[in-house]
Amino acid sequence: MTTNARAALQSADPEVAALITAEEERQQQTLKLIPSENYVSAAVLEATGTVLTNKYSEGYPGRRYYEGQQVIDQLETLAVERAKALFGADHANVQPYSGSPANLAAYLAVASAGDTVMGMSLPMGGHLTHGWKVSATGTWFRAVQYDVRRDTGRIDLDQVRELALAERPKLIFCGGTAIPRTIDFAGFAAVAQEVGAVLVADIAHIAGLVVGGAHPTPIGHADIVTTTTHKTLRGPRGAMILTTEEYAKPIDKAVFPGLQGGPHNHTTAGIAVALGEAAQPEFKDYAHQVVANAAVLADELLARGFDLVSGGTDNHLILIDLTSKGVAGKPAAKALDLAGLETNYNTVPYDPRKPFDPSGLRLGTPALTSRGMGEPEMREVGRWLDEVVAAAAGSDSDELDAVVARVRGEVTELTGRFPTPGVDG
Ligand code: DSN
Repeated sequence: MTTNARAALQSADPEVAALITAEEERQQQTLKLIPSENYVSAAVLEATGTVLTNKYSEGYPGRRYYEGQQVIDQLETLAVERAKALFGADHANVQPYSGSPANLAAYLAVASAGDTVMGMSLPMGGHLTHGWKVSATGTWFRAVQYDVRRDTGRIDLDQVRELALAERPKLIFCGGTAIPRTIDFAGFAAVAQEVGAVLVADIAHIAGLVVGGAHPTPIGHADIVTTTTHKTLRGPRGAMILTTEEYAKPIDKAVFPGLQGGPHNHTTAGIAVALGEAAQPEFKDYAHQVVANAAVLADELLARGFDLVSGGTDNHLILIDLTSKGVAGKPAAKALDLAGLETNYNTVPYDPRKPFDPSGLRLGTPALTSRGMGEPEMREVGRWLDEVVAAAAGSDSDELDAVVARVRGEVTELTGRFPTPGVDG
């Protein structure tokens, strides 16, 4: 936010201004290890907080239901063209409000209520909207779900194929929220083709890695690609859908008027800026560094006796099964948060515990990498994770308090050396 805009907020609503300042400080002074979070640049922040929020634009460029679209039409077209060029896609829709509505649009475009659909189950690493039972996608459709193998923690495409042949789904989702390994888009495409299903690749977590060349692309394999824009892609909270020519019209109709009203034009501006940033050569370095950092952190954790789902990581994400450490995910995540290490507790495949009190901890390196951290910092983070988890597993609360306080101090010293994008400039 510009100094003038901040001063105006401060004077109009000091209570909200103080909370925003407090959150800026919290983000500066902690290590953001949640794999779906990141820091946007000052440019993305500025574009998002603008008068574009004042405008209604139902429809698409050149076909709107409100007048006064002289600027908005240019802006949305710019975002669409940047998305198409960056991903190499035939068509892009930048209007979905976030990942879940983007995924719903894929269903609405190609399936009808009651149809059989297929996705990865949530506790195995999928997303709620891939057909999980508490989601609308699991109640309005007949959802069948694939798992990971118990022995490898990885997707078994033979199992996916068998299920698809038996169930003949209209649509197959690949991708998810807790998958530490490369997604075989070509393998999924072969299965989808064999059973006549539409393949949807949800690349929300890895979109930045894909455009940076650090993960294979789904373009050329998936019919429809959905993604949020605020994870590794480092844009504002929003989403996009990329399609082949064949699915362009059905997806556009599904987003508007099928599911949404007016697009959030301030978000579209932030997405356009983020796509411009992701097209720069430095973004490739960023994407590769995210993966290199995750590999170092995974190595450090393995050396310290942590049990990682699938044995490690190929991407930005690490999923730890804490069972062997004698502590559940939730108390570990809470102790780590007090120590300045922000993670999230998560189910692990075949988790015997409940989703709100699971066995796992999910971590990632996109945000720390945006602050310029590298191998030495990843090794320190691994040590802190080990020390706090060990203390959280013990029964001595004084000892836990002491470890948390010491690590908190060390984290503060580290974060002071690495500026926070968008906050420190
Ligand atoms: N909330 C996202 C994540 O953290 O992965 C998924 O919706």
